[in-house]
Amino acid sequence: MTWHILGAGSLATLWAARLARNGQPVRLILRNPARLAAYRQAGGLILIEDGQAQHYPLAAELPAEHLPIERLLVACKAYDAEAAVASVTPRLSSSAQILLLQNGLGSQQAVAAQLPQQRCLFLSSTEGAYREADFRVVFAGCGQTWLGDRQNGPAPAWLAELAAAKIPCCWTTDIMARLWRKLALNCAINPLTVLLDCHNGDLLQHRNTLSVLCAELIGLLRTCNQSEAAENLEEEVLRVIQATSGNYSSMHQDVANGRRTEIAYLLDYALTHARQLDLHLPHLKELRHRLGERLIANGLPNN
Ligand code: NAD
Ligand code: KPL
Repeated sequence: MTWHILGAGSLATLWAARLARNGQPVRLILRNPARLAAYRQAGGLILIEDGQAQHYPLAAELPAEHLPIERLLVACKAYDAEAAVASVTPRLSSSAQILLLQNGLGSQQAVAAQLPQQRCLFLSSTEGAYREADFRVVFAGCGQTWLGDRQNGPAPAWLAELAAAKIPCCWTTDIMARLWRKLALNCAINPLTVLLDCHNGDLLQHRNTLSVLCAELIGLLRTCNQSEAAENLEEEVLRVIQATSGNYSSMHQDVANGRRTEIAYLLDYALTHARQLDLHLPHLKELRHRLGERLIANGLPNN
């Protein structure tokens, strides 16, 4: 069955290249005629792994094609996911399965609410890739992708196709715990790296600040019935900082490159839940405020 991939950015390229070289049919969906023309001009996607560039001249199309979609990987940023899915909704068969690869939380539930007929799976990934240029992507870090279903349905049979394509995926019966955990890690690390303009590793000089933020995030996770996601959070934050010490966080990279961040799906999602639960998180609120000032000073959207 064909894998339709919505978006042709970093993770889209990483998935498309591995599926295609395993002989699985892949079609990219580009957002408008200009992007499709640019893609055709480029002659396909390029994925660079261990310094080796390989070319993938994959089929690509616009959202308004007629071919029905059975399996869709949504590989856009969280703030683009709803509109991107809406652009292909008329093509989704009633049995279509939608894989939502966004960071943070909020966009997945919004897309799932948009598609009450179809099965929406939520993904959480620690793989790393970045765009060196349009349609040219570097595989930057091995990782793992967790997939799950909020409705607790069975694991899909096509997981075997992902394994055959050497896409490291694991089915989980509690994807929300995975997503909340990743959200908490990103809330503790990413905004601070922007405010301090530093590599992840430099945050080790700010252990007290990290401790205070982790304590608030643990309180939030527990209040949201996500106690498992709260376990040893601070230890894991320190472990991730050490393991990625020479890297800039994704939010730091977004700001440095003048791109919109996914803050609405990270800190804003956390603070909205806290407000609804009457939970006071003064340090996270202050962090959000300072980040907002920085985004505005840099001419970027504060959401
Ligand atoms: P990206 O910016 O590299 O790619 C997103 C692509 O979506 C772009 O090519 C954009 O043109 C396209 N797009 C936007 N709207 C569209 C539309 N309406 N129709 C078709 N295409 C559309 O983003 P990415 O780095 O691949 O990240 C995707 C998601 O995965 C994000 O939520 C990110 O946080 C998450 N993530 C990324 C990484 C990583 O290493 N890159 C790791 C883990 C999670
Ligand atoms: O996921 C990350 C990111 O940069 O977005 C890590 C490595 C956890 C840092 O927050």
